[in-house]
Amino acid sequence: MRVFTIGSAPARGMLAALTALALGTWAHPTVAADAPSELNLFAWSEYIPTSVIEGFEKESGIKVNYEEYASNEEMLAKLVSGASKYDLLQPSEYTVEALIKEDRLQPLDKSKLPNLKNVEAWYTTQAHDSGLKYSVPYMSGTVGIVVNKEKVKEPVTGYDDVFKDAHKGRIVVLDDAVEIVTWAMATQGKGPAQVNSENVAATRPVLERWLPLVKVYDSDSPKTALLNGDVDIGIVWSGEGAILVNEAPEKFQYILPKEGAHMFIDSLAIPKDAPHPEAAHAFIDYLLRPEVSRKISEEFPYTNPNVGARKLLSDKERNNEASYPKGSPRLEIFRDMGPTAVEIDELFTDVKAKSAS
Ligand code: SPD
Repeated sequence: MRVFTIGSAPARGMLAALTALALGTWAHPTVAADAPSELNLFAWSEYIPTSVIEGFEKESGIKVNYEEYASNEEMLAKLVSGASKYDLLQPSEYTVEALIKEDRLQPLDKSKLPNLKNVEAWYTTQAHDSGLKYSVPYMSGTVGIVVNKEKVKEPVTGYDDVFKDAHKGRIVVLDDAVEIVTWAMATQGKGPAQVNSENVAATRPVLERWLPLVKVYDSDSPKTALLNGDVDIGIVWSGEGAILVNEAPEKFQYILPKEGAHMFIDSLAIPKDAPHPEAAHAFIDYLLRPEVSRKISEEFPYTNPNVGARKLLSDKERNNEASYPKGSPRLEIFRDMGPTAVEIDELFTDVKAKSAS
């Protein structure tokens, strides 16, 4: 049973309708009740160019309210709290899977997504949402090491080369519990498929050694500390690494850790209770236009899953190995971690707090 509480959007609508009936002021609406006039977008920070949002608003007349988050877990916590109703989310693959399992997403109406044909076939068969029933890939990428070659002279190939005593106070990492705990697991020979209570708990001594060495935690713009020279080495999203390599190829290098790197597929998905699903479909299809998707890559150079957009990239963009890795690196795609996700979060929060004091 759905319970509408006063203050929720449906309750407010019902109250207005009942009041209008009582006062005899009910008029036939001139705009269909579900005509989209706005879109409540809840998405990663530093990921959707303002020019793209403005282009959509201008063309569609739909106002986009863009609220940002910096981790899947932050997004989930807000979504589940029910404090706000969102029309469109941008979860990564393992979070798409969790949301599907919890019945929190609505199936996509593909008749409203003609540009879905532009998505590369490989992305349509991945286990978290095979057939793309609930989600559309937005960008994919990896998580890798960035080195300022002018400052770090010794070879860097894996996680333990980053977290060395010699690098104390010179390291930036993502502020992301799932990422950091799985890096630690990788150094113990365990991949993301082996996430369980025991293996997560076993990473505590690794985190206790690593985290006191970190100077900056930043999931929004980890490139900034490297560009400013505040730090010399870090572990960042590939799009951030690609920007650094573009800015100063002689200085920065992006390296995929030898233990295996996380490959993520950040996707677009519509919550079950989205107030404006029409607007959400319209925006997804707009983002899937090759010329629009190409614009996204220009500002945020992740791996673009849109075949049409990729054809429009320059050689320089296509040859940036942070965006488009060469060879056959070992890449791991996360799956839903179930209740262990909470244990990961608690462990990281605890060790991080103790490392700061
Ligand atoms: N600034 C956008 C960053 C997007 C990174 N998404 C990857 C999530 C993997 N946990």
